[in-house]
Amino acid sequence: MSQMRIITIERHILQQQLRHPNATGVFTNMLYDIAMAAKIISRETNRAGLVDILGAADQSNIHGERQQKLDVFADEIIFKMNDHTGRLCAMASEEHDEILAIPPHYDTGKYVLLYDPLDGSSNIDVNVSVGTIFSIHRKVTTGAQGTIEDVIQPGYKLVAAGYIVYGSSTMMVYSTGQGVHGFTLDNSVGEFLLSHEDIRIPDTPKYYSVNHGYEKYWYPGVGEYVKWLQGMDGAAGSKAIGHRYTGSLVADFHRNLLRGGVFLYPADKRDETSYRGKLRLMYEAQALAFIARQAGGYSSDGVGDILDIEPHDLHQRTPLFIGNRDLVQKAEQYIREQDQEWLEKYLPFRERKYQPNKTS
Ligand code: AHM
Ligand code: MG
Repeated sequence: MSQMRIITIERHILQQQLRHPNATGVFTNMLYDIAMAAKIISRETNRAGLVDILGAADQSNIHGERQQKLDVFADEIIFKMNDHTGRLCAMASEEHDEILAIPPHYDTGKYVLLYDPLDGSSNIDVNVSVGTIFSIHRKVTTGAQGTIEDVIQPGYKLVAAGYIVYGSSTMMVYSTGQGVHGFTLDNSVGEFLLSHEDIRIPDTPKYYSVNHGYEKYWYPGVGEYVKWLQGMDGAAGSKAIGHRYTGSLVADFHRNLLRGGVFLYPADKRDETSYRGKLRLMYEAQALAFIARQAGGYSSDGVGDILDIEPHDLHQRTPLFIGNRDLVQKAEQYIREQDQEWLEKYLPFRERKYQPNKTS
């Protein structure tokens, strides 16, 4: 007999749970429900080119972006898989302006789920990888239903996070704070099987990922930092690394997690709000920051740790630098030394406090 061990995601989550003597199993089931939603979304993304599900839906999301039908589908599936389980007190989706309440006829629970149902959806039409990002916070308020306070918590309070990448195969990667584990979907048996145990970001980085199309809008420190990444400034230890960018955050992050490197979506001067960055703190950055830290990496908005940012808005945007710790810290250094103009604009935004009924 070979030494091969086949471990389903369900078994793996259960084994992790056994390490917590007080665990009730609630958490385990929650992750399993997300895995189930991922299987259904994977099925639909796989046949997106075949069925009449492609093309823009009638709605655009609250950021004014064109929503693809598959976004709407993924959004609904994740909500429906989780609304009736009695484990959550609220949810929040990148596609909705307000938090999502648990329907009144269902029980509520101790956790909140935040998700970006289908990130990088502009890539669906051209058959490039897309992803789902999720994170879980513990309820902090009293009362049965969750409130906005339960949802907009800083990243350092996360209890779990993960993502699913719908790529050449579908993979789910998650962490409950005990390392990062990756599972590949075996379509023939319909199970996520453990394929990447205890993922650590490699010490030697292989790639940097950024949209070079916006280079002319970058603040000078970011530009110099990217030159450093390319090995152009001759700084000690700066050996040129390759550049890869798909425009799907999950795919770009996943590749760099497995191969080593840095992903950046910096603030820029494109328009009057782009000094805040593009990606969403609550739905994208926090979850990946949690994973990166668990894998030995680091993430920053260019000022400090993403996980330490106290959010002030459910749909708050953030610049993002994420990957190998030394590479991300180098970005912070360039920005600190050269991007005073940006820091003066950005720091008051970063320090803003959450105020009920106000958006940024
Ligand atoms: P989305 O949430 O509307 O899909 O946007 C997020 C995506 C990320 O996946 C990706 O990193 C980024 O937007 C790409 O943006 P750009 O096309 O400006 O490079
Ligand atoms: Mg997104």
